[in-house]
Amino acid sequence: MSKTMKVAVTGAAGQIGYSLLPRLASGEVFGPDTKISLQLLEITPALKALEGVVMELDDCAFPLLENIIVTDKAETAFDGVNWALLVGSKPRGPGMERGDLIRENGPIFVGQGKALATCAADNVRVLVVGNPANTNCLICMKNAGDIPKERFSAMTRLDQNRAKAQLANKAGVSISDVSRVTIWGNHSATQYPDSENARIKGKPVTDFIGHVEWLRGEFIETVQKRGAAIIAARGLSSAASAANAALDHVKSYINKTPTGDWFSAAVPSDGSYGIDEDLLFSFPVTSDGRSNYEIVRNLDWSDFAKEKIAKTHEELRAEKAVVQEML
Ligand code: NAX
Repeated sequence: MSKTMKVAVTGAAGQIGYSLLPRLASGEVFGPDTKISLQLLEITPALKALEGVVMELDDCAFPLLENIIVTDKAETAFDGVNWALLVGSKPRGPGMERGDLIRENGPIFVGQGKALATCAADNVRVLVVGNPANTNCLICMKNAGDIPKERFSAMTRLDQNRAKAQLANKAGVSISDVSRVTIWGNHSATQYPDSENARIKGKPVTDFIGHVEWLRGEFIETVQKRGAAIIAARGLSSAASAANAALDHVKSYINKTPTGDWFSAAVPSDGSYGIDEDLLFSFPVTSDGRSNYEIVRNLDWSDFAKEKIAKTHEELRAEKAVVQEML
């Protein structure tokens, strides 16, 4: 038992936190030889609820769980952390526009970026889950001083998983038969889930799903609006699947991507595919197995794809303009 992974989770008393923390503490992400220290951040009024979650974590008696810190101070939560999972943010209130939500949540990520810069470990990786995830991540990255921007990503893995499941169900194949699923752009209803570059059993998706109108219509809409469908059915937003996706995202960073496949993550654009530099844009990426990723280059976009991707690009530009003074 050689190392300890220090992992910060913000919004730890929330619904995603409740699904995420036991799985992180169980060792399923970092493996059986790595102890886990959880450093949990909440707003002051939620600390009591978080104490209850900590009692439950204690009662799981996880052998790998070395330490739990509970705090309402970002500097304490981020002290020496190797991974920071930024889940906490304010929910959209009644009548609130997306722009209002962006302005409301932005300051949280200004403060957390600054705190990460002063307190986190040299090798810190940051995943933003809290919405609007891409733009919150941009704010965090721009306020994080010397932390290299490649360390920041925002979560579109839930969208990727949703797309994969839709394709597998429609084709009547196993999830593991579906590869190369890309979500392009924003984690929002403008995202573009790309079936044209995806593969089923290594072959084009259209070899298995001949119904092109479904691929260009219902498939895309189902993935784009899945969050709203879950809220309509459950009365609450997705939590278990969101936590699962956050863990999948970290696993994909720390393990080498299988040859021929990739995963989706919103990472700072380096200008690839003509996307504005620094926008946190969901791309297909591969990992070297040491938490360093590369954007997959030279994929083809049909005219249909170009139009969809231009729309999500525009939305991210507009979101950036709303928070310009925080960057
Ligand atoms: P909850 O409202 O259950 O939990 C959020 C928690 O964050 C609350 O406990 C709250 O006290 C805390 N919080 C608020 N401000 C904070 C701050 N400044 N510092 C630390 N904690 C703070 O929401 P939950 O369902 O857990 O969702 C969390 C976030 O994930 C939301 O923004 C949600 O929209 C977003 N999602 C993002 C997804 C993605 O794919 N990127 C999918 C799932 C989810 O909708």
